[in-house]
Amino acid sequence: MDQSNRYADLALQEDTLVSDDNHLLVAYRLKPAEGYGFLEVAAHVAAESSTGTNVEVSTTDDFTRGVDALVYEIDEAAFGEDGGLMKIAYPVALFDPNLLDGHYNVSHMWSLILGNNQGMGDHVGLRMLDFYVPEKMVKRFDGPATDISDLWRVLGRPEVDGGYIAGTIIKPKLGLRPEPFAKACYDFWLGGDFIKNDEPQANQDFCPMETVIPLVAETMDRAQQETGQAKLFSANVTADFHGEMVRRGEYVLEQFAKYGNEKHVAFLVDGFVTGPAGVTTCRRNFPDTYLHFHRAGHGALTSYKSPMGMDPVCYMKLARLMGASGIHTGTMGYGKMEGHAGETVLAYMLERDECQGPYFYQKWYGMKPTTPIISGGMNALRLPGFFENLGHGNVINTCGGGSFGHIDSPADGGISLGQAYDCWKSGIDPIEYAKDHKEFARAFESFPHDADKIFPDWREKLGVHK
Ligand code: RUB
Repeated sequence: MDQSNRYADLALQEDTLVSDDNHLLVAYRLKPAEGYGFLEVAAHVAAESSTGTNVEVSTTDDFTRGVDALVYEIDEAAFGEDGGLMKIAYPVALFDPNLLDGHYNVSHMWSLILGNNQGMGDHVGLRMLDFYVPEKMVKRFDGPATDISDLWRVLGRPEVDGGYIAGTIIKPKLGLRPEPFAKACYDFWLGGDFIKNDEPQANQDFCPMETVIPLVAETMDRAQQETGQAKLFSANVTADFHGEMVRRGEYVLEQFAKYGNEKHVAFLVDGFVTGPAGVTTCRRNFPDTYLHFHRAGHGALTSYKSPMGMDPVCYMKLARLMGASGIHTGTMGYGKMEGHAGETVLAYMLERDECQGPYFYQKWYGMKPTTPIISGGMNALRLPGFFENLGHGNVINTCGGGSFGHIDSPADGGISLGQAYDCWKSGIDPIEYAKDHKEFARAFESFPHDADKIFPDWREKLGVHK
């Protein structure tokens, strides 16, 4: 059934929709299935995502029609074989404020704008490319409770432009028992700032939280005393049941508090698999603790290989609305995960108070920033190029292989990361910098494939001929 006479109004102007502050706007890439018209399917998406279904229903009244989502712009040829562009305006009245406090729910918003419409049979691709949240809604999402300035304060740095946080992920990702795990932490903290649990490190029988967490807390204290530097640990508190997540969080804080280090803890929530409920459970129960949004599994939703799902910039915006203090953004093509250098917008959308997205200019109205967490196949050699592309180094970066794969030690791996930042910041050529920075220099020998690719003449210039 073609519903475009009800669910499309191509005379609506985007500028007016924005200035009226009464609609949430979404840009999608749409590819209709064989035999269906573009506007017909676009209107079905608007119907299915708001007041309609595939047929007229007798219960619809005039009020209902007033909250229809409307297709307001189409460009059928925008993406060639991959489909066309369509934009839909969703009336704010469709969205769901909490009973408790009137704040909006990301899970509800998500279920409308990228919910049933994903399973419709009259398209072969529907992907969310960007969305715009009006001022009156932005101001009623939780947003982050803590941000990178809280971590910089703990590290004794300026709370503005406090710089690069050199981190790692304890590797191997599974299979270490409590003592070797704590030793791996110690070995990195002698050189770096921040350690995160890898996402599967939880409460396995071979490494129970109640054994490993006290050891890590003691290890942090020892590493801080020996180095004279503050250290940070991001503990995985992900769980299905909110009560279990809270129990884990409280337990972790209790253990670090024994050394006065409860502020040196972040909580890692695997927010793709738990969904917004997991993130918000952590955000609201632990408003003083930095919330580290890990996103294992997100590729099923965000991969550019898929005609479905959403572009990563949408996922970043959802994470900030939910209240993530930091989220993994990928490495913008510099690491091992999918991505490209043009993805700097992922970081800017998280950090800035206003930002031009791919289709919409989003203002955040003072919502705290979310830190870009850069991770996945990174090491000291890849970092100078990464910082150059991003234009700053105010990020958390976690290098698992890049630290534990350093030829000399995890501590040297950690030191090499800080040196990579220092090298980029001082504008010195990395090979020249390596000549008097041993740990950075040894990263060339640790990761020779990267070295050959990024600095083809490094062997000659550094006098390494193995
Ligand atoms: C990285 C790692 C992280 C990934 C997740 O390990 O295990 O879980 O960064 O990906 P390594 P993303 O440093 O050894 O590659 O950050 O893209 O979500």
